[in-house]
Amino acid sequence: MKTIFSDRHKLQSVETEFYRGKWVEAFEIPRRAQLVLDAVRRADLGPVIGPESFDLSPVLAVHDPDFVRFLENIWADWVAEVGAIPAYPNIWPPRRTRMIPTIRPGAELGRYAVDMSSPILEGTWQAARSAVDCALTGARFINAGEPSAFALCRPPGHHSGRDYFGGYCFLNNAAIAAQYFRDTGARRVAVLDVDYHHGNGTQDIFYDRDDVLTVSIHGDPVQEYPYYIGFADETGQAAGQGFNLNLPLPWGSDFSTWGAALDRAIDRIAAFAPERLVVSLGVDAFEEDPISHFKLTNADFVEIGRRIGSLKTPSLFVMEGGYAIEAIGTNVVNVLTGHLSAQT
Ligand code: OKP
Ligand code: ZN
Repeated sequence: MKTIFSDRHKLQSVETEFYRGKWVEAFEIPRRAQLVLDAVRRADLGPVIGPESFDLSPVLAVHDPDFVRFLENIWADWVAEVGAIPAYPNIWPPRRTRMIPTIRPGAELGRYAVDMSSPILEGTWQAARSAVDCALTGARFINAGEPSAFALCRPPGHHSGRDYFGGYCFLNNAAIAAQYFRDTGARRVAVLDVDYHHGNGTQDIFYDRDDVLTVSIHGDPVQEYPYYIGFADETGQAAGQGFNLNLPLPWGSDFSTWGAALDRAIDRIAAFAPERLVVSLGVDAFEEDPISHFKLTNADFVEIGRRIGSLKTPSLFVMEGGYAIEAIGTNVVNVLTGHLSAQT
């Protein structure tokens, strides 16, 4: 299996994040991607390849053009007004506002950001673009006939919606790849999100569509980020009714519960019969993850890969979360080797 990786992910790097009123050591750090890469190499998974460069059209196929323009330009605007320090929102529009554009970067940050976990830095746009390029390059390998590929994306993407960012995410790599599959001939595409956190951005992007099925297994949003969204009764709207499946689980769930949810997810995906599958691959459901509360073991990740492989659908794995630094490489490689074992 080919891995697609870009060093540019390092351009998104902060030491601290704001959590419960305090600045704490950041969880989403460049070392995460490096450790996954090391594990991929150690496991001899296959070649590691740099991404091709894509223009913005695949990004604009899922994200709002004003939002994309904002992400591209906000650093320069912020530096001009505030200086070269990380850009954080500290104001948000209230409900029922008219959302009229402003000429102030701080106000525009609040318009598009849903939280304070995704600071804009000098290299954020380049890092986010490089992650998209990794996902799209992986999609091209699948289109060329590979049964699977691993886009080692960083920063992650699944919390980024049509016109918002947050949760360490900027551009929705998995959604952009899914749409790219549609635009290059796949009639039906499924996205399976196994990250501990609900894939709210991906749900948002495809919510009214029946050509892209979105499925997410995650911590119950009554007690877990991203809150507010990810409930079981969110099943899609308009043409998309019945094409979004949320499987929220309580804190403390282990693989007896999680695996049963995965089987439901896989049954739904099999019934949809997609021509391509995108897996939002977060490994923060791991029992030792410092910000998550499921109880999956190293071995459970092999089984996840194997069961996804039973779908026999060309599959693009797109890196999302996972913060247990010592185990992130093992857990990712376990999913991928599990998947490979089911391909033969
Ligand atoms: C991103 B991904 C922990 C608070 C949670 C945001 C979590 C984003 C998770 N310090 N902050 O889905 O792994
Ligand atoms: Zn997560």
